[in-house]
Amino acid sequence: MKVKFMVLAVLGMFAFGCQPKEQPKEEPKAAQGEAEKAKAEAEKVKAEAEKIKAEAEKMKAEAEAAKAKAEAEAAKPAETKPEEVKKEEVAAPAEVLGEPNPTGKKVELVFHVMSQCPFGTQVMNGISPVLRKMGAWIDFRLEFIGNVDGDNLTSMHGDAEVKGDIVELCLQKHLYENFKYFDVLDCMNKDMRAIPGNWEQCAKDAKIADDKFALVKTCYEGQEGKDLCKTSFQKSEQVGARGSPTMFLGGKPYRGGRGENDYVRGLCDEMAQDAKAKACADIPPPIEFEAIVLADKRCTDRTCDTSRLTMSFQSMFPGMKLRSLDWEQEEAKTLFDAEGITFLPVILFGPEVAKAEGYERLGRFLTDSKSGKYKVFAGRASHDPKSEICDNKIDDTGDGVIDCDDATCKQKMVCREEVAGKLELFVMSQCPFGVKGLNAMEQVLATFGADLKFEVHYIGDIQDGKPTAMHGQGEVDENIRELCAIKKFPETYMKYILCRNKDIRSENWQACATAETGVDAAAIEACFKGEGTQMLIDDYAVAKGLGIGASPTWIANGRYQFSGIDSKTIGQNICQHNSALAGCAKLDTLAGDTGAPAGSCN
Ligand SMILES: [Ca+2]
Repeated sequence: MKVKFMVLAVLGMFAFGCQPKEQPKEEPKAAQGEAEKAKAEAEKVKAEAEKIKAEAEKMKAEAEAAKAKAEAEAAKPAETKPEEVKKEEVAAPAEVLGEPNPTGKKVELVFHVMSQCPFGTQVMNGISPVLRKMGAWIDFRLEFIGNVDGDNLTSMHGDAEVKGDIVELCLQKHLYENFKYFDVLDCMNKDMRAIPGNWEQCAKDAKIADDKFALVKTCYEGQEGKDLCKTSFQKSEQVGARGSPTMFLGGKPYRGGRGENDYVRGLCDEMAQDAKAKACADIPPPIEFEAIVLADKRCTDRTCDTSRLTMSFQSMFPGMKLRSLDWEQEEAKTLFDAEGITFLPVILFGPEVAKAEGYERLGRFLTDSKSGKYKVFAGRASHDPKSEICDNKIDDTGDGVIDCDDATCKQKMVCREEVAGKLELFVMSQCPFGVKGLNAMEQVLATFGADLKFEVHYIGDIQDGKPTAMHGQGEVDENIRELCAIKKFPETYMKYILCRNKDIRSENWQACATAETGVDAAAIEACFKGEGTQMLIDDYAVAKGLGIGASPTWIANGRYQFSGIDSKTIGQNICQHNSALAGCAKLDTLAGDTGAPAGSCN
């Protein structure tokens, strides 16, 4: 399940990161106010950059003061009890980590991450040896991605992640010199799930001095850490860093490879020709290998669009020689059959890919092709090029029926009937974003009343004939119970769901099957043990047929897909297609985007 989640996470954003927020380009429409908002954001970012610069200068001044103090201590005459001078601690600040930097100029590198995102720890692992090798040339900083709601801090991977973010920020602040904090982070990241609990042992293993340890501990446990975290979340928000990792090199977004040499290459490119670090001369050239994108342009579904995926691979592997083949070409058909491929699009990698830097991140997503000549990345591929294309007015399969008349097209969006006032919501019951989407429906349903034909569907997979879910068996069970509630108590099931959503991970679902919610626990139990599992299997097929994998996803009128988690966005999308509904006159009363984390589980 964990691997599955990783695959989905990777494919969800095509960029190897943890992504709580939808890509802006996937937003339903670019409102007119967006430009102004962007402008205001830019101003904010600029102001913030200045603040950050000032902070960096303050930090530098502090470091210099500490260094001067240490040097003064070290220079004290020998008669002041030499045996009591802790040599290492005194000498440390004067040391330069790795290659000295006579130019005094540094390249700025900022990573925005989440402490429990595997892709975030991966880039930390990638940069760590670089900091040791040429840290004096790098103005490096870690920032964290999360959500600020007043004094409440939340993050995609839960409360432990917020605590992890806090302790890592405290380590950065108090052990910044010579990137000493990376001694601790390297150790913590070896067991990401143990964050934040493993920081103390890791600090001990890294032989952090007692006074520094105390500073970090006080910071972590007190207001200082919370403040650092809040500021850091805000910085990430202001530069638009939503997915972990989002990286900026020399002030520009960095989308290059994530291996040691990739970073060195990127940093060296930012250094002036006459002032490069010596390390820049020793970067090995990237490994070259062949790659083929096998696609079908007749498929207009989003899952058939390979542009972002190939772009991301191209930046990961500068030595990749990519060519494209379309289904209409004979070579594509030949490869498709010879290599045992069933769905498009896929990317076929030549075997040398295994030697490329960064392969360890890709390898587990690849399978061997039938002939063994290629490594196949199938990703989210679900288009069968030999099946009927549902919207090209051609009988592709030669069975006498065209497009939507063909049985295989019935479930596709293009073949669905438009139904005025219908609103479908696709969720995973334990997905925090799905929970928010369902909660937002309380106001929407109150506003639109019976005019709205509302349906909830669930997202998951079938393995060995059994339903599975991204958030585990607890989610499967709750999906079933909610479906049972929907079926048995169509008038009041939302009360049950809203009650469950207050603590969706709780196993005590019975507490929400009460007279108050109008949902009877015995009836749910009977359905759960009886027809419930088959109901869920059938229900999963609806999302599958439509290619929907992100929780929450909405469809208005059976045809118009959109995303969002606040009542106003939902209402606006309903009214875009049903402007005559009485509720549309009350759109302004709906709660809008509160700055709560928008996004999806996918
Ligand atoms: Ca067709």
